[in-house]
Amino acid sequence: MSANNIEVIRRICPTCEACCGLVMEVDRTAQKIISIKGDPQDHRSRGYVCAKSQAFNYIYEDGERLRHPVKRTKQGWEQISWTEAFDTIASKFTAIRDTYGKDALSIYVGNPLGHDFAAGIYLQSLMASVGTERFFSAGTVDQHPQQMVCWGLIGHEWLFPVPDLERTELFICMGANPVVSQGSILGTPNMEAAMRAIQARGGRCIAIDPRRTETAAIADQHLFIQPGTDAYFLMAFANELFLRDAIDLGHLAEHVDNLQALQETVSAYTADNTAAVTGVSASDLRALVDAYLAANGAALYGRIGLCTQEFGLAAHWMLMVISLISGNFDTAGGMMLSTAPTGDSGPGAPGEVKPYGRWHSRVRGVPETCGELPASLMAEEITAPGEEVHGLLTICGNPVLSVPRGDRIREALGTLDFMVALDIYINETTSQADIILPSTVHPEHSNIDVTFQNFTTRNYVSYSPRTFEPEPELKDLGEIILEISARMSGLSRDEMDGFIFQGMVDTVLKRAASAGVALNAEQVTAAVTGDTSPERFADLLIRSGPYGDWFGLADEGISLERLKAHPQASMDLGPLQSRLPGMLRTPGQRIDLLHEVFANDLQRLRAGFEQRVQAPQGRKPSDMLLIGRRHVRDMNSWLHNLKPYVRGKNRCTARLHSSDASALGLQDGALARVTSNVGQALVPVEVTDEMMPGVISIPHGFGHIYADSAQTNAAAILPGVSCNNLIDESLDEASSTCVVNGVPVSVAPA
Ligand SMILES: Nc1nc2c(c(=O)[nH]1)N[C@H]1C(S)=C(S)[C@@H](COP(=O)(O)OP(=O)(O)OC[C@H]3O[C@@H](n4cnc5c(=O)[nH]c(N)nc54)[C@H](O)[C@@H]3O)O[C@H]1N2
Ligand SMILES: Nc1nc2c(c(=O)[nH]1)N[C@H]1C(S)=C(S)[C@@H](COP(=O)(O)OP(=O)(O)OC[C@H]3O[C@@H](n4cnc5c(=O)[nH]c(N)nc54)[C@H](O)[C@@H]3O)O[C@H]1N2
Ligand code: SF4
Ligand SMILES: [Mo]
Repeated sequence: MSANNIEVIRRICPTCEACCGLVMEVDRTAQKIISIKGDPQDHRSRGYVCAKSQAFNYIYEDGERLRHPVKRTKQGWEQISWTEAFDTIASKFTAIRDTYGKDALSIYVGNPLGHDFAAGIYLQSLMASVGTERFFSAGTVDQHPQQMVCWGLIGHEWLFPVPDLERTELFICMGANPVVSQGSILGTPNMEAAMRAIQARGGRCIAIDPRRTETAAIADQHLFIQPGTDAYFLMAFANELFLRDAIDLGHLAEHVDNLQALQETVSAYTADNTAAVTGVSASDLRALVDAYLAANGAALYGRIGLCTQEFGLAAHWMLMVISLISGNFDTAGGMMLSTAPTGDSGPGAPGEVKPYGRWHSRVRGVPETCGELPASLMAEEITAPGEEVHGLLTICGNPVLSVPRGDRIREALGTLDFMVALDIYINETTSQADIILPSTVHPEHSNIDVTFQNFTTRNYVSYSPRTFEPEPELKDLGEIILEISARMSGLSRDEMDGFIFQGMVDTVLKRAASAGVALNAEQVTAAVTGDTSPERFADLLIRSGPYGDWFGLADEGISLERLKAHPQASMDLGPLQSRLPGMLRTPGQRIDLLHEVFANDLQRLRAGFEQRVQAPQGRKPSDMLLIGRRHVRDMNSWLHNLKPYVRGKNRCTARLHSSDASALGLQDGALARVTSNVGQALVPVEVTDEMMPGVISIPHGFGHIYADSAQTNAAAILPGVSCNNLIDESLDEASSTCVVNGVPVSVAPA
């Protein structure tokens, strides 16, 4: 390797939602990444990166990453050609569909797909080609309640409010730990710096969490809250706003319905009557409301701790409602909508159908939400008597570790006739497949942060070109999904790709018509650029998007070419903008504060409250509530084969408060036996007063204990236990979301 082979290039880190700018030294002749550092010139991250920035290279280099298609045989995994792989998949899946119907096929999609824009585009076509009602994703262990709330209130499932961190005077963070998770549905590199900047300009940060998290440690104040009770706390918060006559609908006043009905609903929950249930005293709640009202721009933000709990939908409903009725929604310093460069400038057509209850799971009749059934029902759906799933396709997912009842899911996978995994590793889930198709990893394909530009706290657009030529036996994930989708529709790959292109051009023409821009399909087709089909799709969307160049008609606008010529991987598109009422897509552009999606849940919410009020005072010391935890070197389950991310102290531990530890006779470092209604695990204990008494925290994504995985480092260095084997199929019934926080367990010395 000679120094003059070394090139300095810029990319966006593809590993989490922060999308930090990277500056890398690479040797293209040797196909080696020599160094990865934060890009000081990236306008968002300004040189910041976390430990996982190196994953871009570690994953690329990992010798156990799959580099060609394989099939399972009695003798072990055997390399096969792409032709054999695609032919087998098409014939097996179509035979299953012909024999048992489309719902005998199932799909599970995991989180990394969101980081690959090309795969995201082709997934839509795959879902249409397969058409199964048994569609699962990590979304039902994640943001589903937020999707339902955004649909119910503003008519968009995928347009989420984010805190306007650049201008807020008060940032309230509930059920999220962005200093460690690096922010989710809150795209900001370096959350610690963002919080310190709020404080430096005289603002405040407050964390509300059953654990005094790394985020809480930086905040000005932390309040413990009893897991699963945020909805009551927030209803009492909303009630305080009414009691103080502090309702301010601002620029949305002409659009809001059912304010009075909302007032009546929340009047049942007061600072005083919720205190014993939530663990937040009436005076703390009132002081928080004082601070919220005094701030000129307050951002009330909540994330996964509020989603994946018994009343996730109600909690996120209240969160958004409080912003809406206090003048903190769509205004500077409050909760705002990003303006994504590939997104729409206007609301788009109102959805004709409600995105819930269109079909139900076969075994327990759970309604779908946003086209999905809860992932924790995978096992029982696969084995549904007489209505079994026969064929499964997993894409970038590891449900055996990431979904409640993962152990049961793994068993159910063994009953399938045929399973295909699109994945880069042989792990706890994919080891059960008949065929695994690996794909190129980030240095080997280009990327645009199409998903995460929707959730950023400062608007931007990015482009990361392909760094190295892919290995000869690898294809891009998007291409693989396209091929399977085409074959399931009886089309060639090019035909299918052509239909998608036509669909995109139609979208462009619709956008042009509503923007009053004169364009025709020929002009669009002649002007579009891009090295691959997905790049051309992105160019179409960017050029007809809110900042687009309208294919040359708007001089100042952006295009993929312009983006490629930009010196950094990411281009600044300015601070968040007010987008309402223009973007409202609800019928008649109404904001119904008590939409049936929320109203239908009120009775269950009330029952949950009464049950908690009547709960006998003084619990048994062994009865605890389980919550999760993330560590900066994890990304769910999939970075554990990378030595630098697993060595050191065991972090798959159970944390609990010293008062609980001493009541149970547990010393720091001792093994605890944690038992739930569905499982049992032995977990080393960490005694720490960061935990709320009565609450125990175990991270997810561990349990690398199966001999058929091929992740030697994960198994040898940090196998851990899977907390998801302790978590049953309970749901937030209003949103069909898995409950993984606030799970009752019993704890004892092992
Ligand atoms: N108890 C509990 N459970 C949880 C959570 C929790 O907080 N508590 N969090 C939930 C959340 S938010 C999520 S998003 C889910 C995550 O759930 P999943 O997405 O199912 O789980 P991951 O472990 O992220 O699995 C990612 C898979 O993608 C593969 N992969 C990674 N990169 C690539 C790539 O570039 N190409 C391909 N083809 N494959 C790739 C990995 O090998 C791995 O198999 O877990 C959920 N589970
Ligand atoms: N390092 C790292 N970063 C990640 C991931 C990772 O696995 N590791 N995963 C990525 C993914 S897929 C996602 S979705 C995001 C998630 O991003 P975050 O939402 O920030 O994730 P967590 O760190 O799990 O924060 C959830 C918080 O909710 C708290 N909590 C639990 N139950 C309750 C409750 O009932 N009420 C309240 N108020 N709080 C509660 C927990 O104590 C925890 O602090 O992180 C992403 N970033
Ligand atoms: S914070 Fe996220 S995007 Fe930034 S370097 Fe770490 S993993 Fe990459
Ligand atoms: Mo997630």
